[in-house]
Amino acid sequence: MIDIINTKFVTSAPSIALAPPEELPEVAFLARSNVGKSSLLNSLVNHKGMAKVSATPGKTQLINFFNIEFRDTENDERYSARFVDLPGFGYAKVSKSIKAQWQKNLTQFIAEREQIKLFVHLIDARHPDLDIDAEVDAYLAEIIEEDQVLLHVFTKMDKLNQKELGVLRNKYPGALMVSNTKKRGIDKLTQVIYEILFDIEAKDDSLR
Ligand SMILES: Nc1nc2c(ncn2[C@@H]2O[C@H](COP(=O)(O)OP(=O)(O)OP(=O)(O)O)[C@@H](O)[C@H]2O)c(=O)[nH]1
Ligand SMILES: [Mg+2]
Repeated sequence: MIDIINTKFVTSAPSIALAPPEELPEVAFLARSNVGKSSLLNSLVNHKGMAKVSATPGKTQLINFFNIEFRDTENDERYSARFVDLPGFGYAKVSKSIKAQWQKNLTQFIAEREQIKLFVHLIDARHPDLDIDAEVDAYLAEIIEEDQVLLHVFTKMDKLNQKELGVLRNKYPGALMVSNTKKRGIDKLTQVIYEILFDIEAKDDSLR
């Protein structure tokens, strides 16, 4: 089994220009505001207060960097990586000019940060077909490089009943789903991220 240990906050930056040196393979978590990016980071590293969580959208306003280590529990081998918690997109309650600046910083970071090896695009399981998520996917398709991977993960699966979960699974076969409140799907996602970053095993294309 793969777990994550030795989590360490590195820094917060408003833009790529002020981001830390590109030392480690990075995983960028992106989603609409309030979908659960910060919560998922905390679930993955099993540390409640690492990334700040809030019921009010727009909590994460800077790009936050965390160094982590994957550990293979069978042989104790360690692999270093960095998780990047991005501000949510589509957050409406700030002034237009601030929003435009955020959006610019965010899109520039996503497009230009070469150390990002994996984009994890989180989508609220209750709202899988929003235009804004489709727009983000279209943007990612435009800028993604050959050595980068895009993974979709549905969050808040605890909010769906069995029937709704079945409908979602039928529509998106093999999709990864998590619940941060119920800690569901976290070990599986940890394993998948590790395999993608370090190219450990044959990758399962149905997951993407
Ligand atoms: N039921 C349920 N609630 C969740 C889950 N994940 C996050 N939440 C809640 O959703 C709200 C937003 O979570 P955050 O992790 O702060 O979301 P975020 O995407 O980081 O939001 P911003 O930083 O504003 O962009 C909080 O009230 C969380 O407790 C989940 O899997 N299930
Ligand atoms: Mg956040």
